[in-house]
Amino acid sequence: MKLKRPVLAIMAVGAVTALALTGCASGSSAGGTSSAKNIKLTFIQGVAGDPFYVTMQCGVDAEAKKLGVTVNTQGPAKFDPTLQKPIVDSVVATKPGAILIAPTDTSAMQAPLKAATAAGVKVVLVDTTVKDPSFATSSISSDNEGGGEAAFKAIKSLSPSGGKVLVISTDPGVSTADARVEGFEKAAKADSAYSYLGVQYSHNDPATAAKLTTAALAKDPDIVGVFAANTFAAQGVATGIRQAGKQDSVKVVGFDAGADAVTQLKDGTVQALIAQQPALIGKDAVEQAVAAIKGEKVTAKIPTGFFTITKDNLDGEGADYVYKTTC
Ligand code: T6T
Repeated sequence: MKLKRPVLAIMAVGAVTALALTGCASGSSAGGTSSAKNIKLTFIQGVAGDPFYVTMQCGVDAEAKKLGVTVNTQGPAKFDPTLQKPIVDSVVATKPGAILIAPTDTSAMQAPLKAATAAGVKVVLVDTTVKDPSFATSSISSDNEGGGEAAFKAIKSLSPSGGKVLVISTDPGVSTADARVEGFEKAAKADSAYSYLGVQYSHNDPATAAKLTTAALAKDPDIVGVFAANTFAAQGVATGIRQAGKQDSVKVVGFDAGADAVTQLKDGTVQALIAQQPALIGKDAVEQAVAAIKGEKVTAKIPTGFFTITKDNLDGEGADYVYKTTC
């Protein structure tokens, strides 16, 4: 798993746009001491079992071990703020020094996370964010808008004569997926050879994504490309394309690079994967949390890169970006 910071990815790519801002953290740990062995962190995933967060946990655990701090990981059974909020509330009650969290909704997780900060627990946002993240110690995420644009460029290079393109996402209010859709939409609308059919939401459920895909293909059989904005959307889109018997005519670009996505790339139902660097996000998050607890300098915003994996680079550089199933 790649921990270096690529600025460019192949087949199009977004330069990292966000600026890293540095600032100084104040105060000591919640427990009143900042020696490494007393520092306790909790990592709250967007959803348990998702290869993206499993890989992020590998980065979190490795960095925690290196720095000599303790980290506990929890995740809701579904990517759902009604399941994630109670986890946050119960973790805050145990007063860790910091929470590293991927908020599952920009609005619903705003108040619980602000309350965590008010209770003296530092909050580091990983992957996703909330409407007003100003309370957070640090926010670390991929250039998701750039990734959406890269997905369009990948479809364009696979289907250069143009035509109808569709996006299948998770739910509105998931900051990362929303930014990917925005990046894709802007690029698609700026290219007159393509007709943007809009976005449909699969609620992070592959079966729903498959149904949406087959229904969209029944309505518009001349669709040339589908962008699936995360792991579970991509799983379902690939199934839908196979069920519709359209794998030869419809190009699919998926976000994320778990084992299932790699299988789909190999079997030809998906042609490109926009892989993130979850382990690097996790490593950076631990570093920032520990620095904040120790009252050292923190970086308010850390952008991480992405890489476009295709069949052609899967056995070369692309292999470094495939997500892990275990650490
Ligand atoms: O795409 C990732 C993550 O970046 C997103 O915020 C939610 O979905 C994933 O975890 C993949 O399933």
